[in-house]
Amino acid sequence: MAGLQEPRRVTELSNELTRDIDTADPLGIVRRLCGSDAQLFAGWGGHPGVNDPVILDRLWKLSLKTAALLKENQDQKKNNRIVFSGCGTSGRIAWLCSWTYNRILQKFGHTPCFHYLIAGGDRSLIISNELPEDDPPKGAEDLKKVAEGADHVMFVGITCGLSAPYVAGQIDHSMHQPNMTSVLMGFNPVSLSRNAPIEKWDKTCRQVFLELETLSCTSDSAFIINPIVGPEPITGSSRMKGGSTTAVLLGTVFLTSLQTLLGQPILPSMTLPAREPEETEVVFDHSLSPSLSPMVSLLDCYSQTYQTVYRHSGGVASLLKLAASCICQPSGRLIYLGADTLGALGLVDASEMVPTYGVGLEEFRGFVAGGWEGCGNTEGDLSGYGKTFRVSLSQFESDVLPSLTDQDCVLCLHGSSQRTGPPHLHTIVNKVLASPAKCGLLVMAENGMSCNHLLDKRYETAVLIRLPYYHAFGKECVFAGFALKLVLNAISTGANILKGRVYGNEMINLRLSNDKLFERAIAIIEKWSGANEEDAKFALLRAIYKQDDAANFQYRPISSHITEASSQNMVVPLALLLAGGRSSVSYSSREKAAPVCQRSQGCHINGDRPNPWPLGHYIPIYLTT
Ligand code: S6P
Repeated sequence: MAGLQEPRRVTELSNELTRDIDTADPLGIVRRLCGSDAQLFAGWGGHPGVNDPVILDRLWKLSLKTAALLKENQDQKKNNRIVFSGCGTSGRIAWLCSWTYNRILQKFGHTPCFHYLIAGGDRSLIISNELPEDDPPKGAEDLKKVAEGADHVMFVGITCGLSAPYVAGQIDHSMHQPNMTSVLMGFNPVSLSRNAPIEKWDKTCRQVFLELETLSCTSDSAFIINPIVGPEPITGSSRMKGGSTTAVLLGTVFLTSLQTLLGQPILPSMTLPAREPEETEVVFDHSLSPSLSPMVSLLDCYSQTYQTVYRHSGGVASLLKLAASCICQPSGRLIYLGADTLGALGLVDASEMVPTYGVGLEEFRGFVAGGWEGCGNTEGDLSGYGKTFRVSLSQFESDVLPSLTDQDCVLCLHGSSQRTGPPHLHTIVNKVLASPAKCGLLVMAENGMSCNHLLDKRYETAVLIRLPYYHAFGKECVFAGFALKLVLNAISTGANILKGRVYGNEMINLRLSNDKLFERAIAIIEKWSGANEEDAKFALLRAIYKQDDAANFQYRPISSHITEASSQNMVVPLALLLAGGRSSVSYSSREKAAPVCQRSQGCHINGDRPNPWPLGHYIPIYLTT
C-alpha cells in the first residue's frame, strides 16, 4: 500500500475540473472532458508538460537516436528493433502505434522494425487481463524474446501511472543490457512512482525508475519521458488522458524519426529539417532550432486536432446521448463498427469498459472489417479464443445482428477518405439501418472531402468532424485516429456516467483485477466512507469474501484477494456500505445488486437530475432492486 503519509500519484488524484461530472448532462460531460484534455497540452500544477522545453528536448534527442537506428537498418542492413510495451491501454496504444509505423516503413520499401508487447499477450488487446501487469519477471522474459537476434533494441516501456511491475521488470532488464536503449514513458514525477512491494520480486517500481532516472543524466541510452498532464477526468482511468498522451508522444517522436529516415514530410505542408539531425545543436528554446520545428509542428497538429474535436462538442454530446439512451436500458448495448485503424480504435475503447466500470463483456463491443486479418497483431487470428474475440464484420453479422433490438445502439465509424468504406462495411451498415437498433454515424472527415455519400436519413444521429490534419505520410489516419479516440472515450465514459456508474468523478464499480486496482478501491472506500486505510481494507475483504468477520483472510497475499475478487461485480459499492457501518454482509448480500439505471434513466440524460446525489441515498439504490 502507498500508505497515508505518501502523496498520491498525480494520475490517481481526483481532477478538480470533473468533480461534478456525474451531475452533468451530455453536453456538460463533454465540456468537462474538454477541460481535462486541455491539460494534455497546457500542462498541470507547475510541472513540465508536453510543450515544456525540458520535455521537448528529451523528445528531440530520442527522435534523433531513433532516426540513427533506423538509418543503420537501411544503410548497414542492421537488425535494430523498436519495442513499445505496456499493460492494458498502454499495451493497446503500443500495438496501434507499432502497426501504423510499420505500415509507413513498408509503404516506403523498408523492413518493418516496430514491435509491441502487452502484458498477458494478444488476448489483452481486447479483454481486461490485468493480473500479468503485476509480474516483472514475465515482463523481462517477454522482452528477452522479442529482442532475440537484434543488434540493438530501443525499448519504450509505457506505464501512465509509473506503476506497472510488468514494465518495471522490463526496464530493470533493458537498462543493464549493452545493446538496449531504455525509455520510460509515464505521467508522474519519478519521485512519486509506485513504491508498493511487489510479490515475488525484490524491488519496487520506484527503485527501478529512480535508477533509470539517474542513468538518464549521464547516458544517451536512458530516457525518461514524463510530462505531467494532470489527473484523469475519471479518477485513475488512464485509458483517457494517459492513453491519449501516449499516442501524442509516440507520434511526435517516431513520426519525426520516420520523416528524417524517409526524407518525406509527414504532412505535405511540412518542411524537412534544414540540417542533418546529427549536426543539430539541441537548444532548450526550440524556436531557435530549425531542426526542431517539424517535431513541434507535429505536436501542434495533435493540439489542433484536440481543439477541432471539442469544437464539435454539441455533436459528440448528441452521440453520447444516443449511446446512453441504450446503455441505460436493462439490456442495452453499444456496438462500434468500423474499418482499419478507426475500427480497431472501436475495439480498444469497448474493451476498456469491463475493468473500469464492471460492465458485462457484451455491453460494449467493437467490430472491424476483416477482423484480425491485417490488424498487425503478433498472434494473428484470435477468434478461436471465444465469442469476445470474434471481431470481424461477418462475425458481427452472424453473432449479433440477428439479436439487435431497440435497446441497442450501433455506432458506425467512418473516415471520409474511406469513401463508402470497405464494401462489406457498407452492406452491413445497410442491414443495421434496417434493424430495430438505434444507429449513429460518426465521420472523421478530411478537409475538402465530400461526405454526402455517407449520410443516410435512417441514422438517428450523424456527426461529421472535419479535421485540419488527417493522415500522416499520405495514408495513415494518425490524426483521425487521435480525434476518434477522444470522441469514443467521451461517448463510452459519458454513457457509463449517465447509467450511474460514476460517483463524483470516481469509478465506483471497478473490477479488482490487479494490485493497482485493489489499492485504488481502498482509496475510494476511504474517501467516501471516511474510514481509515485499515478499516477500508477490512471492509473490502468482507465484501470480497462475503464474511462479516474477514480476520482470517487478512494475512493472505494481495494476489489471492485479487483472484477471488476479479470475477465479482459490485464489490466496491458493497464495501462502501460495510465501511460506513450501514450494513452487514448478510443483509447486503440478501439484496440483489442491480443496475443503477433506475436512478439515472430518463432523468439526468435530459439534464434534470437532482444535484448532487448524496452518497447515503445513492449506495442503497445501487445495491438493492
Ligand atoms: C486504465 C486501464 C488499465 C491501464 C493499465 C496500465 O483505464 O483500464 O488497463 O491501462 O492498468 O496502466 P499504466 O498506468 O501502467 O499505463
